[in-house]
Amino acid sequence: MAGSVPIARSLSDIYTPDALPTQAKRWNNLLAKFEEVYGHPAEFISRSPGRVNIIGEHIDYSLYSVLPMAITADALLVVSTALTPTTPGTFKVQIANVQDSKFPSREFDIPYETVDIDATVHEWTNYFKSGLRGALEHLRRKRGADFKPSSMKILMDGTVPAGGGLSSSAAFVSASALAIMVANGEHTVNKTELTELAIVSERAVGVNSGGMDQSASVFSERGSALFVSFAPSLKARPVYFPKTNPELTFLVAQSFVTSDKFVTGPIHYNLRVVECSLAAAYLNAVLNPPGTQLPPDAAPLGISLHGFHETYFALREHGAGATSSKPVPDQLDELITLTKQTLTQVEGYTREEIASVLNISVDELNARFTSRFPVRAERFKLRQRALHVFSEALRVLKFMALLETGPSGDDTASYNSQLGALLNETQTSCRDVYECSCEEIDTLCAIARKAGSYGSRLTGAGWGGCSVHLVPADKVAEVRDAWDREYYSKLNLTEDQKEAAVVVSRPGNGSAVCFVK
Ligand code: NG1
Ligand code: MG
Repeated sequence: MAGSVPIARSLSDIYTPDALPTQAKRWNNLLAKFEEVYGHPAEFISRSPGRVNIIGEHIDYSLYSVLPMAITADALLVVSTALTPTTPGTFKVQIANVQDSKFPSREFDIPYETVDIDATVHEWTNYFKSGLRGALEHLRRKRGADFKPSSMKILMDGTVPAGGGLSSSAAFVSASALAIMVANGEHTVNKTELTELAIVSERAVGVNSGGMDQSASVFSERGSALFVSFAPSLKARPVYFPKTNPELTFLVAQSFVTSDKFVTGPIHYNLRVVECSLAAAYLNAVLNPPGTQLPPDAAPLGISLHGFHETYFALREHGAGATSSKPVPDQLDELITLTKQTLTQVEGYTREEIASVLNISVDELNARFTSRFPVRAERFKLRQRALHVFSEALRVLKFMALLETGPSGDDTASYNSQLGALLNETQTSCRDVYECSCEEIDTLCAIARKAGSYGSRLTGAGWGGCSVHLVPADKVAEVRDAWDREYYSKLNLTEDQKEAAVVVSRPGNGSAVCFVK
C-alpha cells in the first residue's frame, strides 16, 4: 500500500545488489543467533537505516527543509512474541544485542500504561524504550485505554556507527517503533505516523532533536535522495541526481572523533536548539507588533519551542516584513537582512537581556526555554545562529533548484562545481557561524577538496562524526589515497576501523519489515 512501510519478500527488496552477499550472510547469522539465544525461531525482522545528510544542517528543528538520503548501514530487530508475562498488569521484553559485551542483555516487566525511561543514565536500551513509549501511546489512542501490549523477545544488530553522525539513534528508534507496531498486530504501518512518533519518542533519551533522521530512515527510496519538509506538516519526496559525466558520487568519511549528544548536549546540540528558539522569540518580539505575537508552543511536532517559521508567518501578516506574496528565497533573504539589523550583538546575549526584550522574567525564560533540556551558557549567540539557519535554508533551495534544472548542455563540470560550492559554503557556515564543526572535519574537507572533491562538509550534528564529499567518479581513488596518507595514517586505527573509515554512499531504501517463513 502506498504510504505504508513495505513488507519485503526478499533481501533484494531491501538492499542494493552490491550489498546483497554481505547482508545475506549477516541475516542468516542473525536468525541462527536468535534461535541460539531464545531457543526457537524468530517471527519477523524490522529494519531501519542510518542516513547521510547532503545539505540542510541544523535547520530541521527550525522547520526548514532538508535533503538527506538513507545509507546501507542499518538497525535490525529480530523479534518473536512467544513470551508470557509473569507479573499481572505488565508485559515482558527480553532484549539482546549481537555486540553483547558492549550492549548487555536486559529483561523488563513493563506496566501496560507507562514506559519509564531514565534519561540521566546512558543505557543502550533507552533507544528501544523511547520507540516503545511512542508506539504504545499511538496504539493506545487507536485501540483504547485497556489495550494490552504484546510481550517480545528481541535480538538487535546495528551497523550504523554510534556517535558518527550517520544517525544510529534514529535508525534504532525507528526500527524499534516499527517492531512494536508489528508485534502488536499492525502489519500495515503508515510511514508518516511511524516517522512522527519516532521523532517525538527520540527526545525521551534527552536530545531535543529535529525530524530529519527519522524521516530519512523511514521514507527513503533506493537511488534517490529525499527532500523532507516539516511545515505545515511532514512531507517527503524522492529527488534524483541528474546524470553527469563524470558521474557524481558521495563519499562519506569518518573523522573518528566521537561526539555524543547525550553527554555534550548542554553545550552543543541542545544549546543550539535553545539559541534558535530564543533568536526566533527575540525577532518575533522586536519585529511583530504587540498582540500579534505567537504562543510559545506553536510549532508542529513540538520541534522548536518557538520556530522561525511561525515568526515569519506572523511577520508577513502583521509586521515589518508584511510581504506575503514574496517567494520563499526572497523571504529568507529578507530574514537575513532583518536579523542583521535586529540582532546586532556579535558577542551574544545574556538571559537578562533576552528576558527584558521578551518582557518576561529570567525565571520565566528558563522555565520556557531551558528546563526540559538543560543547557550551559552565559551568552546566547542569537545573531550567528539565526544567520546560519536562514542562509542554510536558502542553500537547500538553491541546491534543489540546481537538481531540478540539471546541467545545461555538456558542461557538467561547471554544474558540478556549483553543487559543490553550496556544500562548501555550508561547511564554512557550520564552522564559523554555527560553530558545530571541529578541526579534524575541517582537515578531512581540505584534503578532499585538494584531491578533487567538488564540495566537502560535515554531515549530521557535527562536533566530530562524519563528513560528506561530492566527488566525481574518476577522482574517488585520489581522494581516498589522500585521506589515507594525510589523515588516517596518523591515527592509531584498527583494521576494522580502516575498513569502515570511508564508504561510497549509494542512496538506499528506508524502513521495511520482513516475516520469517
Ligand atoms: P545526528 O547527531 O547526526 O544524529 C542530529 C539530529 C538531526 C539534525 C542534525 C543536524 C537527532 C536524532 N538528529 O543528527 O535532527 O538536527 O543533527 O542537522 O538528534
Ligand atoms: Mg543521532
